[in-house]
Amino acid sequence: MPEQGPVSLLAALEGRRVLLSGPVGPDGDSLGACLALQHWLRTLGGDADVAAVLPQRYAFLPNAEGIVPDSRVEPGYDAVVVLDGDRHRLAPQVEAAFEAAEVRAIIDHHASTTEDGYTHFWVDGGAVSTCEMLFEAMQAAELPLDADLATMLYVGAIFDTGGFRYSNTRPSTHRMAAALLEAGVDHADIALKVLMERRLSALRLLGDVIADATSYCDGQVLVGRVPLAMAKRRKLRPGDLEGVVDALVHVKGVEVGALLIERRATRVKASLRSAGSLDVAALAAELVPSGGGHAKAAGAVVDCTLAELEERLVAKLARCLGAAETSMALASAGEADS
Ligand SMILES: [Mn+2]
Repeated sequence: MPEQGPVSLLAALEGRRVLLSGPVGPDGDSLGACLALQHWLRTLGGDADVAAVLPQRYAFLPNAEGIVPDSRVEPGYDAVVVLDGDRHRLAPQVEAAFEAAEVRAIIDHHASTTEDGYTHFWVDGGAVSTCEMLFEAMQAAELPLDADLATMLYVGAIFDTGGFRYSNTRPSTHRMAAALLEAGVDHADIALKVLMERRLSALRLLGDVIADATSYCDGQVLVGRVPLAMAKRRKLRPGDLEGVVDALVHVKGVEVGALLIERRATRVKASLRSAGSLDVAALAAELVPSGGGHAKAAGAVVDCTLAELEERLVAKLARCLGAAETSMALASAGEADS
């Protein structure tokens, strides 16, 4: 049974060589949380490295320039902390460092994360974001809040709530945002960079995905695809696909939006979003044991072809939704629904 909560974790990190990282393809909550915890440890007189492949959209984050690319992580850390997502989706070099470390910790708010494999476990499946968990612990510890730290935390707060629009947003989220604004964050600039801005070729890729998306199950399922050829044509970079799956689930009548990203010929990443009636974290775990996430936003990496995964996914969804699997060829030909 691992030790629980923030107090024992911070005590365990004291005086150790610490690495902080999230799952591969980190999002705003994971990156914000890694940098915020690094800031906290530095304030306490310690230090930590942060490992990630940094998407360009997050390059503005304070101390982002010090982030170590996953591939350049070397062994020798006494403590590795996984933030915002579990140890099953770490980059290989980070995973090796994690396995070799004495302290193997997690800070997370994914309900699907279990204690197995950790020495220190600080997980709150009901928390809005990992950044909000850190914010509350920092407030309890009376850590001074400056504009840099507030910026890191604000990125997580808006990423995981879609800019305070998702159903997970709470009064506590807005109270935290108020404190961060008082500390001096440039909220409009952060929202633009994190939630809205795209590279031109990423916008064209979004157009490709939407134009080619297939509607199934009487319009309740919309599947978009990013085959390798499309990724190559649009010069796909980390972060370019953020928000794409959301565009799929926000179509009227859609219960589940799925984005299938071909990583190689026999490995596909599925990003799943639910409008609310179906638990996509459970669905992701059914596709592969390492799949999971939140009830309304989840993912899985499956070793099969894109076409095979699409078929399996649609068959499962048809069963869950009690609908016919058949695709709506007419929808793309005539756009019957407008
Ligand atoms: Mn998160």
